[in-house]
Amino acid sequence: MSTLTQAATVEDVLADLDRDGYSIVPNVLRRDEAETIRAELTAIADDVPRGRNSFEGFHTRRIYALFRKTRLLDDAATHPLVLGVLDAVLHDYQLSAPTGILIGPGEPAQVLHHDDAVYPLPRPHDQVVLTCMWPFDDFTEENGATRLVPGSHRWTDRKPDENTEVKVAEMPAGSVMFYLGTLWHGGGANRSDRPRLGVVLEYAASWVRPQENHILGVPADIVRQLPERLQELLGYNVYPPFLGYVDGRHPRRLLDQE
Ligand SMILES: O=C(O)CCC(=O)C(=O)O
Repeated sequence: MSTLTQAATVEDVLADLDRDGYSIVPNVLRRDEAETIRAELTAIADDVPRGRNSFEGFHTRRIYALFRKTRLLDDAATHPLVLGVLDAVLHDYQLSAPTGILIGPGEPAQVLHHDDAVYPLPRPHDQVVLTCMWPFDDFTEENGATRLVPGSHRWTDRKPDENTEVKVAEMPAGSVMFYLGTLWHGGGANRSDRPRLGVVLEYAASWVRPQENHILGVPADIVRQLPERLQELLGYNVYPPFLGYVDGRHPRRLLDQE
């Protein structure tokens, strides 16, 4: 396993992803930037119910429709390092499941899974999902840091052994962790006395259906104010030649109308 620094390049991340299925780049955001985001998302989470099942987590609050609720993640979603890695792994892509995850004290570990399991694709297959986990607390074994199974992105016919194969992604707030859609992972148990906040910005290839329907989740009046690249990532785009048109035209044309 390599340990990258803040100065990591796209090539460094791609080498980690190829070998381990994940890559951690520490301290991409300054401490104060991470704290500002934590404060805003924690306030938003006050109005969000706890999870409805063990996957969401009965002690966990998940903030969906993130790009309707905050502007503080716009830069993270379009960070040059992130887009450079996405260009190389998925080529043409969109946001799929952007979610704030506050794992509450007392939450047990989430079941290990791989994010592309939502698509009925037999393994092995080309990558269709890449997830970026942005921690806004220091992630520790105690507070529920993401658990990962290094190398499992290549597996075709087996499941991980929870006792021997799992690693804990400890990292400081403001880092970014990339992981491939085929990598087995899950949220950790929170045995601390305060919630653990991480934001997953999950991206998927443009030719699959994104998990969240951003066109309905983020009103057009908000989308109009966003940078064009973020509009595209929220679905205002066409995957050539035809996927995603509206009434025969590029969906961006809808945003041009009042
Ligand atoms: O919160 C985490 O650390 C990971 C959560 C996760 O993998 C998921 O909900 O799909």
